[in-house]
This record gives sequence, C-alpha cells and structure tokens, in this order.
Amino acid sequence: PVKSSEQLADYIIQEGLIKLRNPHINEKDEDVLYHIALSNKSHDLKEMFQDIKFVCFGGSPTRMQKFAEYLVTELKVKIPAGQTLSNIAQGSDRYVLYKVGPVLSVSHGMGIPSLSIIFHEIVKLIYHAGCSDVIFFRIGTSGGLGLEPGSVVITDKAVDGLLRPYMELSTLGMVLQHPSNLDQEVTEELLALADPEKDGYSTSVGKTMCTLDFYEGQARLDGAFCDYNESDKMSFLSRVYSRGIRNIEMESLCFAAYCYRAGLRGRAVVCVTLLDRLKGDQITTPHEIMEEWQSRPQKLVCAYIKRKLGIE
Ligand code: R2B
Ligand code: URA
Repeated sequence: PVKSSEQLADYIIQEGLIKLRNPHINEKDEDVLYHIALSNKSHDLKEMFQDIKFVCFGGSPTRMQKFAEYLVTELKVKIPAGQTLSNIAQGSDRYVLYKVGPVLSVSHGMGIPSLSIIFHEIVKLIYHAGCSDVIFFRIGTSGGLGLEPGSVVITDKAVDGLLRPYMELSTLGMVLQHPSNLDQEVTEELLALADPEKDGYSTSVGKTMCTLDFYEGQARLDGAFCDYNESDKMSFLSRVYSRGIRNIEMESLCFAAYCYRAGLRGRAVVCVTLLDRLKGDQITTPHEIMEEWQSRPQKLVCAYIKRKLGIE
C-alpha cells in the first residue's frame, strides 16, 4: 500500500540533526554526490561542511557566485591570503557550490527536474556532514501579477499550474503527491526585515504558481506554439490572481515539497518579479536594471542571515 507524504512525515528532526529518510544510503560504503563532484569517501564532508546553517539556492550559476561574493563582504568572512572564493563543485559543470562561513550558495538551474537533482544531493551532503538546524532558501526570479516590476514576493503557499498545493511525482509507475508546505515563521521574519520606504520597492507575501513550462505553462502568447488567444490568457491570469497568486516561476513547488519531506523546519522562497504578466509576456528591461532587481531577494535573505548570526 502506498503511503502519502503526509503519512510518511513521521519525522525526522532529532535535536535539530537532519535524519535521512532513506535506509539504503547507510548500507553502502560510499555515497557519490555525482552532480557536485563530492563523495563521503573521497572527502571529509564533516570537516568541510559541519558548520553550515543556511543553504541558499538560486537558478543561475553566476548569480549564486555573486551572492557568495556579497556574503563574504556582508558576513565579514576572511578568505586566507592567496586564496579566492572557489566553486566547490567545479569537478562537475552542472551546478556551482560556494561556502561562505555557515552559508552555502548553490545554483539549481531552471525547472523542477534540475532543482530536484541538486536538492537530493545537498540534503545528503548536509546529512553526511552532520549539520543541525539548517534553514533553506530559494532566491530567484519570477513573473509578477499586478505588481510593479522589481517587487519582491515571499511565497506563503506554492501551488502547481492547477493551483494544487502539492507536487506530483511519478514513482514506480504511481503518481505520488508531496505536499508543498512552507514555513510561516521564516516568511514573517523575512517580511519584517523589508522596508518598502527605505528599499524603494515593495516586498509582500503571496501565493506562487509553479509551472512546468515558461511559455504555455505560464499562459504566454510569445512561445513557438500557442493554441489560445489574448482573452483566454487574460481570463486565466485574472482567475489565478483572484485566487491569491502574486507570482509565477518554475521551482518553488519542488523546493517546498522536498524541504518538507526532508524535515527542514526553516524554509522560504523569495523571488523578485521581472515583469507584470497582466501587462505583457516579454522581458525587455535593460541588463543593469535587471541585475539590481535580482540582488533584491539576496539582500533580504542576507539581512535575515545576519540577524540570526547577530551581525550588525
Ligand atoms: C524563473 O526564471 C527561470 C525562467 O526564466 C525559471 O528558472 C524560474 O523559476
Ligand atoms: N521566471 C519565470 O518563470 N517566469 C517569468 O515570467 C519570469 C521569470
């Protein structure tokens, strides 16, 4: 008989330590984290990562490198003379992984399948390293609904393209549903750190719709294929807006579902909106402005980390 994720959520956190819900891992003498070119045999993962308290995921490798560089300054981390910040996953060219003090900055690529792979490996990394009380973030980009472009949205519920609050995954020929619950407490703490007047842009809490496709999945009219018209598109987007959706992206559902499955209490999704989807489909904002917008979720999460670490 198949158990739901909810039933299986018998958990996990014991004294803050992450416990792996996979008995097979400890039956093997080596666990290879293939896509980040690490293994629990070839590397001393405890020595390398035991002090990790925050894991920040984001889509683009360059953006996550920039975030790591920003953290070096903000957290006043000393890099030993003659050394530079290096990509720990450089033996694989799939993802990047940087460690800055107690923070990991990791790229996840685009879409759920790409995020899913790196998520499995980072959870195992955290487990092998014996980390405790780790908080996971996704800092990303999205299309907004009814918001000024450049606004930041903190996700309170991640839903799929049918507005269902779980991720469906085909496993052993069955479709399993994994609930995508997020953490209210971290969401509220993040919101309290935002100051629209001072920041010059709004930060709000809303539902996020996570789709399997950027074009038709998000009701765009500018893909290679389109079997609907402007009025179909607008009636769909208005309907999801009226159901509380404030932004649309492609990873939050899996991120939230897997954090919950892994028993991670602290977890949050913070995305900047690159355009208002009620006004258009194409992203035409100049590169420099976009760069500044993309740093906004990073600033908020960094402020949160500094607050938790007691850094002014
Ligand atoms: C936001 O931006 C990407 C698509 O452009 C996708 O990864 C996402 O969720
Ligand atoms: N990312 C998305 O998934 N959709 C957008 O519209 C913009 C960024």
